[in-house]
Amino acid sequence: MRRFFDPRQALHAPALELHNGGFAPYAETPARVDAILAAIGGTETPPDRGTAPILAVHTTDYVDFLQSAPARWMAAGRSGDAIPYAFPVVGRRAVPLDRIDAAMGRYSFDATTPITAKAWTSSYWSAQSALAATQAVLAGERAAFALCRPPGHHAGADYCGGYCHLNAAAIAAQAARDAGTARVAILDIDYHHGNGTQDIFQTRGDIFYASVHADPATDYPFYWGHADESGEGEGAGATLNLPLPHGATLTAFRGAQAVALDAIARFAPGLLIVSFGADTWRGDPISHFALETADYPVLARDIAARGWPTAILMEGGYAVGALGDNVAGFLGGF
Ligand code: SP5
Ligand code: ZN
Repeated sequence: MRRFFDPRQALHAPALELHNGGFAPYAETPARVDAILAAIGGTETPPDRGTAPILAVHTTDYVDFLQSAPARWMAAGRSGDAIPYAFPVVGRRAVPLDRIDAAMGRYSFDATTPITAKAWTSSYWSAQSALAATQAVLAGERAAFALCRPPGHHAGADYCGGYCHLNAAAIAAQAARDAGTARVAILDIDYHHGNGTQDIFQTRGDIFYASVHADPATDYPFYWGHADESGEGEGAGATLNLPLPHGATLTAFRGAQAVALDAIARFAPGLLIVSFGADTWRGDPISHFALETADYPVLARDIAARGWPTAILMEGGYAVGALGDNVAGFLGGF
């Protein structure tokens, strides 16, 4: 399977994140990249397709903000990573965003996603890796993998959050649409609900979003991913959420994934994009499912058996010591 990654994706390295009332080491560390690369072997660097495919998903003002925020933060005299702390209540009127702190809150939905000086560069190349894997599949590969770090599925059209700044899966899906694929399905099997991806395609009938994840009644991102969210307008019925309780093992996860795959089969996609997170592993430091390393090839084989051309994109997974085996197992199973 072809595998894509650009070394610039490892440059973004926040020091700390807000966690349980204090600051803790940032879980989404560049060491994740080293662990995955060591396990899967060599990767190809993606070509540069520029900002157009990014701007097909994200708003221009948000992209401008991501690029300029670190310099604005420094110009305000700050030393640490740029982190938001004040957020507009949903529906609040638009106000001037000249003050960097106002802009930070406007373009974020949580306070756990610093915008470092390299956040844009790393996220940009993460998106390019996703585009390269997708293009390879559209050109005839059975499947391809993009080591998308930083991850993407929590980022919306105009907001960051959940360690994500640009939504690589959404950018890849839209690029496939623009390249002529009529129907694209996204299967999200990260531990967390991919609120950004759902949000971006909420009203779209041409891109199906299905997710198996921890119940947002107990888990981040809380405000999305409940079972009754199924899409709106033209997108009614094109979103499927399958929340699971803490402690889920292979039996429960595999069953939910089969429900998602059956729904995707009815949609009959020309391309499948898998948002793959290994934070479903039993030892993940921020998650509460109980998958074993040996379960990942099983899940991957179930997906591969459906036969759709498939781009696999990395999302979360924070147990760095097991991450390589879990990712390599998934890719090997596929
Ligand atoms: C892509 C992805 O998996 N994002 C997950 C974002 C989860 N954020 C909320 C959990 C906060 C846990 N903080 C742990 C700090 C450990 N040092
Ligand atoms: Zn996750």
